[in-house]
Formats: sequence, structure tokens, C-alpha cells
Amino acid sequence: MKLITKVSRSFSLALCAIALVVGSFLMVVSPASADTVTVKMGADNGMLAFQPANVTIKAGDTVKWVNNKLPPHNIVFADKGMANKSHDQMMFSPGESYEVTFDAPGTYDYYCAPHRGAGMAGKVTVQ
Ligand SMILES: [Cu+2]
Repeated sequence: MKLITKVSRSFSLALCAIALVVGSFLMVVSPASADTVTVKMGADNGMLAFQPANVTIKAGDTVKWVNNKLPPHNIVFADKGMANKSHDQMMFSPGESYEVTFDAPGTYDYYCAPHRGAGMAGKVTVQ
């Protein structure tokens, strides 16, 4: 019985050692993790605005727009070159969301088409 206990103890020690080695290996190998930044569509206070209106991210990060207040909203990038990243269709449902991953550094202006006149616009700065 003692022998079995000893074996299982050294076995679990070995497992711990393997976990440590694999863990540190993953930390070294995996690239800096990409972040996702959330922008609310319709401010909490009921204003027709993106919240926050200006976000700064790193190349490779993602911006996630989430329906919050006063839908419908959409996301139209001002730059024609970004048209394929726009979400022209209206988003009506609470919590409905849309994500764009930005790979190239730059400044990306966008607006909500139905509320553009009310100043519902935003900017993504990618470093
Ligand atoms: Cu809107």
C-alpha cells in the first residue's frame, strides 16, 4: 500500500511539473493577446451617442458594438475603403452586436446613419 501511495505522489508531482513546463511554454510562444473593446450604441444616459465615442486600440484588436439604448443603430465607416466593414443594416434587438477586427494602424471615423444628424458618430484609432 505504501508503495502505491509513493507512486501516485510522484506521479502527481510529475503532472505538476509537466503542467508548469507546458504553461510557461505557452506563455512564451503565444503572441500578445488581442483585446476586444466594447462600444455601446446609445449611451446609458439616453443620449444618441456611441459610448465611448473614441477608442484607441492596437493593430489586431477588435471593436465590438453592442445595442444599448434607443435602437435602431448601424455603423457606417466614413472612408469608402472601409465600406466592406460597415454594418449598414439597422440593428434593432437589445444586445445585438457587431465586431470588426482592425489590422492596419490608422484612424477610422464612423457614424450611425439614422442618428448622424444628432451627432452619433465615433472614431477608432488603431496604433
Ligand atoms: Cu444610432
